[in-house]
Amino acid sequence: MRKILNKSFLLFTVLLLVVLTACSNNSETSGKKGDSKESGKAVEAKIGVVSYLTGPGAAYGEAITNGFNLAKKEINAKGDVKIDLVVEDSAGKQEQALSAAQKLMSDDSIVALLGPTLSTEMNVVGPEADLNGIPIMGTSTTAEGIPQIGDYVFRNSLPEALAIPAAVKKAVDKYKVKKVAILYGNDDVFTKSGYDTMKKTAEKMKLDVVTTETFQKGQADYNAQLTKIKGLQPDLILCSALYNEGAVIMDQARKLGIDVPFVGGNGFNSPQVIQIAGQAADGLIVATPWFGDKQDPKVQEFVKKYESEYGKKPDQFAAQAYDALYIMAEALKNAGEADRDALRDSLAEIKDFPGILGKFSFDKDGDVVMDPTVLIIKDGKFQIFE
Ligand code: 1QQ
Repeated sequence: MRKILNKSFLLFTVLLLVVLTACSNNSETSGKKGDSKESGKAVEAKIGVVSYLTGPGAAYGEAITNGFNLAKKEINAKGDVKIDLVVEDSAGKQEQALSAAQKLMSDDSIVALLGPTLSTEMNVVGPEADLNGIPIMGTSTTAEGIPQIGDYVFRNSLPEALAIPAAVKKAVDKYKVKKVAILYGNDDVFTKSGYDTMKKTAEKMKLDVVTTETFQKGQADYNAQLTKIKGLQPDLILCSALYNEGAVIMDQARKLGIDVPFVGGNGFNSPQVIQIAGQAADGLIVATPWFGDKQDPKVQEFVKKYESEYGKKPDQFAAQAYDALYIMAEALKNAGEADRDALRDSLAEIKDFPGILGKFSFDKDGDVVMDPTVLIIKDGKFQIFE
């Protein structure tokens, strides 16, 4: 009898343990992943933004933060995810971008970083974010190798390696180009990467590169380089520059009587080029995932909302930033919690996300796959280049 009693007691204890373990596992699951999904509660997330808001390239940062803020307003109104943005200015400088990012990532309540604006900045910020295990997504960083910095580093911007060959190919076909001159900024990660791609593309297409000229950020006079280029009579100029230098280069080139078309990379794809260079910007060819006049209801709705909010048309940088915050929100919703590691994994799994720039997926490195549209500035306006 005693034996039987002992046995039933043992059985009861084992059963109790099984039940208790199951319960505790359950509460752990609902306390972490899937919490908000199951309870219908919004995932609340604070995201740090590092943007180029003051200095000669401030129009990039302005468009980018406008894109983030518009997306934030819409996402928060929907209610699955509640996003709070903490914005820091990098002034387009490596050191300032790094200290801004360090400040943001040392705050444990910040789950991810968006930005910085320039590849030059991302080259120092990306490794630091990766080391700290905080997901970071560039929305405008287009140099080669950015997502390869580490597992926590992503971007949703069209890389130069995709943009430049698409634009060069169209220009070469259209104008029967044989001879090209290359002009690039040799003190910036993005302009140097653009140059590498231009050189490779020219070699691949068996174009004759008549000269390769360089310049530095903030340079005001390009007459020496342009006079040399003019004497060599290229059919096309490949120019890797940010808008500030790029626009001045085009202006001085036209004043010298150089009337051949230019191909530029992402840095040139800004309304600022037209603003600064005026008519001299005509003949600039760029490839972009963004075309504001596209007859797509989603694109037109965004353009309308952006214009009514900010009183101007969105550019590529605003559009990429807008999509980026939606991608973050989707990843947060899927993660079910504002946790850095869970968000990283969830970002990596984003597939065919329907944004205003088309269906978006990251490749295995956290880079993008996109088909760009080629545009040309004609009559002071970006138009489809056919
Ligand atoms: C980069 C860029 C610039 C044009 C961003 C403004 O593409 O630095 O990678």
